[in-house]
Amino acid sequence: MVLVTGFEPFGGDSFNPSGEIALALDGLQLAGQPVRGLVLPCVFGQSLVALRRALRRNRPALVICLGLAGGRNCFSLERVAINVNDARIPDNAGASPVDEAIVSKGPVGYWSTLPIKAIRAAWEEAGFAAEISQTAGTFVCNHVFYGLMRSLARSGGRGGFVHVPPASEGMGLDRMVRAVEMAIEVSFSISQDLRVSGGALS
Ligand code: PCA
Repeated sequence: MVLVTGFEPFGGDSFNPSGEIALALDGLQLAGQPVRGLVLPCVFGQSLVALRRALRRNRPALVICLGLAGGRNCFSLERVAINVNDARIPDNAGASPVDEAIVSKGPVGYWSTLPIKAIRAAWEEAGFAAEISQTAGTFVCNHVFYGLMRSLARSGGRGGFVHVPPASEGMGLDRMVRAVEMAIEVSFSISQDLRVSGGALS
C-alpha cells in the first residue's frame, strides 16, 4: 500500500493544502496499490508518533509525506532530512525547540529514497513547475521527514518528502492532487532514478 501524509494548518493559517491532498487521495487505488491518506498534527514529537503508528499498521511500500512551504512557488522534492529541530515559530502545541537533535546520537541526515529526479522530469513534462530542494527546513516537516527515513531504513519501503506551494489560481487543489498521483505512479514505474543534476550553486 501507499501512505500519503499531510499536515493540519499551522502558524495561524486556516488552511493547509498538504493535509487536503492527503485526504483527497485516501481510499484511491493508484499504480495497483491502495492509498491511505493521513493528516498529521503540526507538533514536534506527536507528528512522529502518529506517523510511526501508521507505518506499523500499514507496512507501506511507498510513503510520500507532504507539507506546505509558504514561501515557495513550486513543488519541492526534498533531497535530505537533517537531524535538527530549530523552530522559528511555535508548533501547534506551543513548543519552539532550538538546536535540538531529533534523535540524539542519530546520523546527521537521511536521503530521500524517492526517485526525485524522475518525478521532477515527469512533472515538468506535464507542466508542473518543480525543483529539487536541498533542505526541508528545520521545523516540523524536516522532523517528520527525518523520522520517516529512519523508520524506513529499518522496516524497508521507500519514501520521502515533498513541499507544496500555497494553493493559487493557477495551482488549485485538484492540480496538486494530480501531481502527487503522478509522483506515486513514477515511483512504482522505475527502479533507478535519473542521473541528471538537481544541484544548486550557493
Ligand atoms: N509545513 C511546515 C510544517 C507543517 C507544514 O505543512 C514545515 O515546512 O515545516
